[in-house]
Amino acid sequence: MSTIFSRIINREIKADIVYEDDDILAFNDVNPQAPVHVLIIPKKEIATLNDLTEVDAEVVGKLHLAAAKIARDKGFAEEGYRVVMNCNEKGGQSVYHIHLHLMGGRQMSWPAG
Ligand code: D5M
Repeated sequence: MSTIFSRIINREIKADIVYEDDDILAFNDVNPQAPVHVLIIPKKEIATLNDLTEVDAEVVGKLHLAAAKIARDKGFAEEGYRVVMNCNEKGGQSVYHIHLHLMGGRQMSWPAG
């Protein structure tokens, strides 16, 4: 089922895009939890981490490569940052199109809430 993220991919809704290639899109989170908070998504509709299959291995790798690239471009790769993917209700997922949260620019705490 399509989500608001498909509408961002299709340019039906505006987003503040920071990176794009053939397979993935990255844009600023509307509700940032850190000075930099970017969502990195595959263009393919995949609802949750549980729905990944072997054919998705490459695009999942690309999400992480993009996270590291954006962290470098934003200047906080060396000091550190957090990448997280929420899965389903207890994982705190609210949009059912997989996305990596890339957060940087402040000290992270652990365990995550
Ligand atoms: O994270 C879903 C995230 O998606 C949450 O941090 C808000 C963000 N969001 C929702 N709608 C938009 C739009 N239109 N632009 C940018 N960011 C958006 P989850 O892990 O599913 O809770």
